[in-house]
Amino acid sequence: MLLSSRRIVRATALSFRRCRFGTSGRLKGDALEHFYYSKLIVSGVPTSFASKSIRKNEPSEPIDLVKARYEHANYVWQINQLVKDIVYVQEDENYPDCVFVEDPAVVFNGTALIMKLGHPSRVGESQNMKCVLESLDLHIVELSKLSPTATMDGGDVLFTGKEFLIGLSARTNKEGIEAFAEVFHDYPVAAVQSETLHLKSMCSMVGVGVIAISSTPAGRQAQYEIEQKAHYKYDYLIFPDDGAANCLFINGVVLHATPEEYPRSYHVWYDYNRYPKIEVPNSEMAKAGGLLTCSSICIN
Ligand code: CIR
Repeated sequence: MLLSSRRIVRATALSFRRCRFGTSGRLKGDALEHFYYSKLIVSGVPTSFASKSIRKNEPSEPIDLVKARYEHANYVWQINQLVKDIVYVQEDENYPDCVFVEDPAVVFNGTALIMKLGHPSRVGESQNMKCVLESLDLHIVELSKLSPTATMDGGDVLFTGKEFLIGLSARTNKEGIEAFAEVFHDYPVAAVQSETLHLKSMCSMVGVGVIAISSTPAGRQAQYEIEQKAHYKYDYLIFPDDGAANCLFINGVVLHATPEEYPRSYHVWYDYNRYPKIEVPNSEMAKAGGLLTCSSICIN
C-alpha cells in the first residue's frame, strides 16, 4: 500500500486525560526541558509482524500477534497519559517492522532527518514516514540526498540533552553519522561502537544526565566508548540485561520494562526512584528486537 493512501489519525479516540507532568508546562526552563515532548508518532502493528519481522534468532515462543497488539495498545495508552498529541499511523503490511517508527526518522527542534535504513527490507519505510512528517509541517532533510552511501537507523541515535551519541552498528555507518552531524550541527555528536542491533538496544536516557546501560560485554564496551568519546560526563544506571536498559524518559516519567521480562534487572528499577516510573509490557515486540523506545518518534 502506498503511504499516500495510509491513514494518519490523530489519537482523538484515545483517552486524553490531561497528564500530570507532560502538558502542565512545569518542565519548561529546567534541565528536564530537553526531555519534554509535545507530540509522539506511533504506528499500528501489521499482521505480517508476527511471521515476517526481522529477528536475529527465532524466539523460543512464536510472536503472539494478539498479545503484541494488546501490549502495543497499552504502550500507546500509557504514553498518551504523558503526551496528549499522538499521531497514529496506520500499519503497512508490506513492512512487517513498520511499528518500529523510531528507525526511519529522527525529529529534533523542528527538523526531521529521514533515514536511509540499514536493512534492505526496511528501506521503503523511510518514504512512508517522510509523508507523515511532511504533514506535520517539519523541515524535512533526507539522508540519502546528503550522502549516497550513508545508512542510519534512528535506534542508533541517543540524545543526552547535551549531545548526540550515535551507534556505529550493523545498520549505521560512518557516512551516516557525518551527515547527521551536519544536519544537527547545534549539538556535538560522538560515534560509539555498538555490538547490539542498535546503540539503544542496550542503553537509553533514564533521567537528566543519567544513562541506563547494560553490564553485558556489549554494554561495558559501549560505556567505555561513551566515557572516552562523549563531550560530557554522565551517571550510569547499570542493568544486567541489554533490553532492560532501554526505557522511555518522557516528560519527567520513566517507562520501563517489566520484571516478568527481565527478572534479573528488576531490582535496579526498584531502587531507582528519581522520577515516577511506569512498567510497560513489551514481550512480543522484544521477540523481534524491538524495545520501548523503538515504537515511537518523540517530537520536542
Ligand atoms: C529490525 O531488525 O529492524 C527490527 N526487527 C527491530 C527494530 C528495533 N528498532 C530499534 O531498536 N530502534
